[in-house]
Amino acid sequence: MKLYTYYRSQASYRVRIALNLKGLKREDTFLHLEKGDQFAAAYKAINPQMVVPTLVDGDIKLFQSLAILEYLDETHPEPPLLPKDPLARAWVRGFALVNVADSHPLIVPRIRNYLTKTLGLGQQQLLGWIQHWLGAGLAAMETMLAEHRESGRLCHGDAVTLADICLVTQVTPAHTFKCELAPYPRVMRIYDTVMAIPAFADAAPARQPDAE
Ligand SMILES: N[C@@H](CCC(=O)N[C@@H](CS)C(=O)NCC(=O)O)C(=O)O
Repeated sequence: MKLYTYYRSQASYRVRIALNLKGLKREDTFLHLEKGDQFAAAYKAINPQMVVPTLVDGDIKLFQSLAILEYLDETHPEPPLLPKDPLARAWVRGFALVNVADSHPLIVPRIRNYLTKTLGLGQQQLLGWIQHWLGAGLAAMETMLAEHRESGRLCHGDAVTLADICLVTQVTPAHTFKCELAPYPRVMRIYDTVMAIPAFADAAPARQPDAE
């Protein structure tokens, strides 16, 4: 499988973790998002949205990290990334979407560039925007974990699910953008637990060959 990726991309990070958990090898093609590689015509022909990740499996191109994670889970069921029970699956997907659908899209490069270059926000205002939206997602996750009866060593029970992967990609940018993390002890306990798992640690931005 071929992965179009960028070391700091949280969406690519999710896919790297899932591939590692499933024991699947990948061939990386690196795009430098800060230098605008995603806008090259050759990449636009691969991914019309001009974002990473794109996963190429045979002659099929796959987009959107959560769809890719579910595809990997369906085609390589072990270890499962979703619980069996429909209610539990819905909870895990809902938790994951706090990051994937609501927090992360507000802080990606194209949004940051629009805020600064088109709307004229200063760097401090931009940082405030990022910290605000990451904090909102972290607060929601913390409350969800406190309320979820089946929350255990990890988000749902003791086995890794999509929820844990997306918790990591909420916390990683919160570190980068220096968010206050003390108010989220449940989130941080789970983050520390999963980052001790090699599949997670090896997928971390700093461990990627294109890391700067
Ligand atoms: N919802 C998409 C997000 C894709 C996305 O926005 N990726 C970012 C990197 S994490 C990107 O490529 N941004 C390029 C840009 O904003 O110009 C997913 O989960 O795959």
